Amino acid sequence: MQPYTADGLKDEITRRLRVDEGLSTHEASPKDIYYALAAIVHGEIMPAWKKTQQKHKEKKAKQVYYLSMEFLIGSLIKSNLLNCGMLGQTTEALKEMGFYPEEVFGQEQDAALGNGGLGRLAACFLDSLSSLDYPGHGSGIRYRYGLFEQRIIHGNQVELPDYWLKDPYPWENRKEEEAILIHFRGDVHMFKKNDGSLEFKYENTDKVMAVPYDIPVVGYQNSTVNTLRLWSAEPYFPLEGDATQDEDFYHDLEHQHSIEQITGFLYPDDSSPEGKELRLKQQYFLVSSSVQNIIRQFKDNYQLPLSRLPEKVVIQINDTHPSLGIPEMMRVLMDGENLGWDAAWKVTTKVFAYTNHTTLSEALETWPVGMMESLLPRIYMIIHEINERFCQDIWFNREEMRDQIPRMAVIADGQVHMARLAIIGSFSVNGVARIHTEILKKQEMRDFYVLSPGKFNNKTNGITHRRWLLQANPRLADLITEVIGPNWIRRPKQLISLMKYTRDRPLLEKFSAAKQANKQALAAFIHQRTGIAVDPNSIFDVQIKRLHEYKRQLLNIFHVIHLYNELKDNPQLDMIPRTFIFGAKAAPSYHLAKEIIKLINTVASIVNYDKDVKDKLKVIFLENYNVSLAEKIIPAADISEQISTASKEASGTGNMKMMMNGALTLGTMDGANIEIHDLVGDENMFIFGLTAEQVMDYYRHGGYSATEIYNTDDRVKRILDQLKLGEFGSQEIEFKDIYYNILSHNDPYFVLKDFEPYMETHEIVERTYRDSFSWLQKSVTNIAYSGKFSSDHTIQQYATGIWNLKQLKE
Ligand code: GPQ
Repeated sequence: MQPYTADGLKDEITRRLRVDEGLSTHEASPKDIYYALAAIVHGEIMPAWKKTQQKHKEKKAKQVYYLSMEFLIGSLIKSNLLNCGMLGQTTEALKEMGFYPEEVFGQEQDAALGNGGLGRLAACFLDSLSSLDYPGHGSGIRYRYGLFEQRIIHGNQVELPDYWLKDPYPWENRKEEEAILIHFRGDVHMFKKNDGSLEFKYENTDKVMAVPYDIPVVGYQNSTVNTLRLWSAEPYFPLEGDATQDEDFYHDLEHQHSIEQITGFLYPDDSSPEGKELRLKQQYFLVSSSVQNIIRQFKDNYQLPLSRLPEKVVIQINDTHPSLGIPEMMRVLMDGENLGWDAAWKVTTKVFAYTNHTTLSEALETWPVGMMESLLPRIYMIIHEINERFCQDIWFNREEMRDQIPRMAVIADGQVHMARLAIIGSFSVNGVARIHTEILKKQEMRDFYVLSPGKFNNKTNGITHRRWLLQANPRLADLITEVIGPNWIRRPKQLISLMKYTRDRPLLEKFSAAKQANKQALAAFIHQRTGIAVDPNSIFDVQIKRLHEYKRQLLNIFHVIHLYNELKDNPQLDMIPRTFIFGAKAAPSYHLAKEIIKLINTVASIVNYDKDVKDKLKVIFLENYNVSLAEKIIPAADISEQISTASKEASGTGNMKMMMNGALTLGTMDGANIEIHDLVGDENMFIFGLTAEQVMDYYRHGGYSATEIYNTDDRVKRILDQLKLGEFGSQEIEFKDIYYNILSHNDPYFVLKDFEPYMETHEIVERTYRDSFSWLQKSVTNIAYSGKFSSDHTIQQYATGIWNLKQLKE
C-alpha cells in the first residue's frame, strides 16, 4: 500500500473535503474529516483487496469460511489505519489540521453486531487470518440494529435501539449482482427418477433475496485483504414490469416489510437462546446464503467436481447457530447438484467443523420440531434422514451404545437438538480452552466422544494483540518496542523477551508511568461521563463483561459492600484507595441480571457520595459497555476480575486482554484463567475459590448449604440483610429477588461459598500492591507471557490442526 506522509494526507483530506463536500478545512466538522479519511483509507484498501481475490483464484488456494451469527467488529477506522501502516501519519496530520484524532476516530459508530465474547472472537479471528495471509473469510448478517444501546436511568438498565446505519457506513460495498435467493416454507414434492433415485422440488415457497455487503478485512501491513460478507434480507421481485394489482399493493408492502425484518436486529441474548421463530429464520437465512455462495464460488474458481469440495473449502461454524449449514449443504448438493445421499454426506462431513462455546445446559440450542418443519420443510426432511441413519448406524454397528441413542438422537422429545446435529455433521469439534474441552469430552458430550474420539480437539481462544495492545495502548506498545525492538508485533510470543528486564528498576518505572498515564486518561474520561472524580493513584479494579449470574458480578459487589461496611465502622481504616469499575449489559429479559445492575448502581450512588469513605472507595458503572469502551478501560486496569463459578466460563477473552495490558488477574481456576496460571504461576496472579471439580461434585450432591454460611459469617449476614431490608434501595422490595435467589434457591453459583476466600485474596492483592516494585514485576511478567494468547497463535492452531490451510505469502 502507498505510504502517505502526514503532509500528503493533509493535502488529500483537504482536496476531498473541497471536491466531495465543497468544504474548506475550517468549515469541516470532525465527522466531515472522518468521512474524508475513511474514503482515503478505503481507496488504499481497494486495490489490495482486488489483488488478494485474484491471488486466491490463481493459486486455487483452499479457503476457510467462518460462519457466525455475530461479528463484534467495533470501530474499524483505527485498525484499518494501523494495518495499512497509516496510523502514525494520520494522527500527526489531524493534529496539525487542528483536530483531536480521537474525536475524529470517535465519529465512527461501533458495528455492534455481536453480544460479547463469541462475537468478538470472530472479529479477532478475521484480523489474524488476514494478518497471517490465510485465505479466510467471514460470513454473517448485516443487522440493521446491532446490540442495544444501554442507558442507566435511576440505576436501571434501559435499552435503546442501536441504529448504527443512520449515517452511511464507509467500509461496506453492496454487491447486488451477487444476491442469492432463499426459500422458506412451501410444499416439497418428491419424484422418482428413471434411475430409481429421488428428486425433490419445492413450490409456493416464500422467497427472500440475500444481498451481500462486503467489508474488507485488512491484514497487518502485508497487502492481504480478506472479506467479511454480511447478508441483508430484501424482497424478491421476480419479473420487472409485473406490476401487482392495486388491492394487493399494500398487502405486498406489508409482506416486504416482514422480509426486511429477517435481518432487522441482533438478538440480545448471550449464552441463552430465545427460541423465537424469527431467530430460526435468521439462522437459516445466514447458512443458506453462505452455503449457496460458497458452492457458487467453488464452481466459478476451481473447475473441479463437487466431490472435491473438501480439498478447497472448510466451513467453521461458530457455535451451533449456523449448524443448519449442514443440512443446507446436503440440500444444495442433492437437490441442486444431483449428488446422491452418500456422496453428499461424504462431502458435507469433510467440510464442516464446529466450535462449542459453552457447557451451560440452558444455552444448548433446540428448536421445536413443528416450527422447523413448517418453516424449513425440506431441511427438516434432511435432518430427519440424518437422524434415522445416525441412530441406525449406532444400533447396528455400536451395539454397546444402544442405550445411549435417546440421549444422542438429533430429534428427541419433540425438539431438534442442534449441538448433536453439529457434532454428527462435522469432522472436528472443538472447545475454546483446555478445561472446557475436557468437560465436553468427559461430561456434556461424553457419548459422542466415546463414539468418535478423534473429532474432539481443543483450540484455546485468543485476542488480536494489534487491536488490544498496539492500537488501544500505544504508550505501552511504544515502550515495549523501545525495550525489545519491534519484532514482537509480528511475532507476539517474542514479548517473552521482556522477562530479561523484570529486575531493571528504572525500566519498570517506565512501565509504571505508562500505566499511570492510562489511568489518568481513564479517570478524565470517567469524570467527563459521570461527573465523578476517581483517584488515578487508587487501584483500578475492573470487571467488564456481559452480566450473567455465573460470571458473578454479585460476588464483586458483595466485596464492595463489605469494604463499605468496614469503612463505616472504622473510617480511619488503613487501606489503599480502590476504584471498582464495572461495564456490563444484561439481556433485556434477564430479570435477575438487571437487578444486579441496579444493585451495583445503587451501591455506587451511596458509596461515591458518602463522606465517611472519603476517597478510599469509588464504584463506577460505565454505561453502554462496548468494544470502543473496552479499548479505553483495558489499558488502565490494575486488577482483572475473572471470577466465574469454576467450570462455567468456557474460556473468557477479557482475561487475556487485560493480562496483555499488564493487569493482574484475580480469578477462579476456570476457562483460560487456568492457562494463564500455567504460564505465570501463583506468584503472578491471584487464584481463589472452588475448583471445577469441587463445583461439579457439589452439583452431583445437591449443592451446599448457603443458609449455613449466612448463619455463621457475620459479614455475609450483614450484606444480605442490607439487601432484604432495603438499606440499598429506595423501595423496600428492591433487592429481595437477589436475596431469595441466594437463600431460597441455595445460591446456584456459589457466591457465598466463595465469599471468604475472595475476601482473603483481596487482602493479599492489597498487600502485594503496597510493594510497587514487586507489583510491577508481576505486571511485566504478565505482559511477557501474554503473547501465547494472541489470536495469531490460535489461528495457526486452527489452520494446522483443523483446516489444513496454507499461508499465501507473496
Ligand atoms: N460465549 Cl454460548 C458467548 O459470548 N456467547 C454465547 O452465546 C456463548 C458463549 C462466550 C463464552 O461465554 C466465553 O467463555 C468464551 O470466551 C467466548 O464465548 C468465546 O469463545
